Amino acid sequence: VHRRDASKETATEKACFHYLNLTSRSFSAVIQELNPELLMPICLFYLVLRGLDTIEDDMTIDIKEKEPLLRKFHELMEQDGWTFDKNGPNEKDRDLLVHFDNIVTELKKVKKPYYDIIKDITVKMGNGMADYAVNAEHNINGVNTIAEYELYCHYVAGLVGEGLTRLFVESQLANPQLLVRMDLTESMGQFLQKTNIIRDVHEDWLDKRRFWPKEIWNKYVDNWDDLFAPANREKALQCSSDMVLNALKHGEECLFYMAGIRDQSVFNFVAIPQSMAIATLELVFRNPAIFERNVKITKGDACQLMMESTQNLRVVCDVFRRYARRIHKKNDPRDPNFLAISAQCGKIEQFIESIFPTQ
Ligand code: PS7
Ligand code: MN
Ligand code: MN
Ligand code: MN
Ligand code: MN
Ligand code: MN
Repeated sequence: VHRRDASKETATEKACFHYLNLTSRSFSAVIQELNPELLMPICLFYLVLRGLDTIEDDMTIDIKEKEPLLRKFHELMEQDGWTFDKNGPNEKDRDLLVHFDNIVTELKKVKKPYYDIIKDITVKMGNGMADYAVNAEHNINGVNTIAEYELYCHYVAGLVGEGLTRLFVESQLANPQLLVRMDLTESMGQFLQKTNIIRDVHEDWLDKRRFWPKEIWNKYVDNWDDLFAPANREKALQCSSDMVLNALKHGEECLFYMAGIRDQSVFNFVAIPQSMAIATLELVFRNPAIFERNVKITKGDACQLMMESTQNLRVVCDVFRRYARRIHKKNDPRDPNFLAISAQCGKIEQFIESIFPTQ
């Protein structure tokens, strides 16, 4: 395992790590322990996408201003000295954009093949985010079908996975076969983003943002706001079970993807967020608190998951099995998704049994 050497860093490199620490919850530590070949490229990739997401999330920016910012972000990130001086609501994330000139400077030093991947993904994500921001502005119903929901998750997370997998293969730290199984990469991103969208439902509702597809919630309530009325709590829980089931379907493909990672530092980097995600799915499953406030796994659980996800695939499979069993136990036979959830938990367990048979 590697450690960045701050004594050999330029002032702008140090600044980039400062903004990484300020803006990332779970990625900061693992990025800093990445193989030196990918350390700066992935740190900068993170900061560029975090900048884009900060603009997307800032509901105080008018859509007339937001849309072109998102679509042209790949040009702004190439302009020497570019910074964003608008006052956003989120102080930490605003800071990154206000000092973005540091990221612009360091991006110019990235090897061409890595830079091209970062730019390609930034173009695609910015345009995808803009499409959805415009749609949300003009259509209060927002995301309607499951296909629209999954396309949004593709733009904001599937594409991150695509860029990362291309970087891992380009640097010879992952099996090139992963490039011909982009469906596995897509599942890695979908699993993280869907979990984030289920967990953040209350926070997003307060912000008047809705990512849960109508095709799912309309089976349980007539209006989106009804999901948050205490009188409808059982219907809301059933709806959240439907969302958890939809996310849980990516479980096996995520484990399969991780089997293709060769480098230990890259394994840690991809496995930690996945373990946190399955633990978060278990936490939100049949948990009425998600409709009232922000929920988060405890520091203690996060710490244990961090240790377990920095060993090998077998230990990460143990984590997935443990949480699949907890979900199975919490499953309620009166929930219309009961049978399907039970079957999906069984599928994850069977998949693990097929790679690591217990005698
Ligand atoms: C480049 C390390 C490993 C194959 C900033 C990592 C929104 C869940 O929805 O702000 O605004 O609430 O809580 C990370 C696949 C992306 C997906 C993504 C860049 C894994 C901006 C992360 C992370 C692919 C777009 C949480 C998906 O942010 O979300 C690098 C393989 C950023 C990964 C968004 C979401 C991350 C996320 P929201 P958050
Ligand atoms: Mn965000
Ligand atoms: Mn966002
Ligand atoms: Mn958010
Ligand atoms: Mn969110
Ligand atoms: Mn968030």
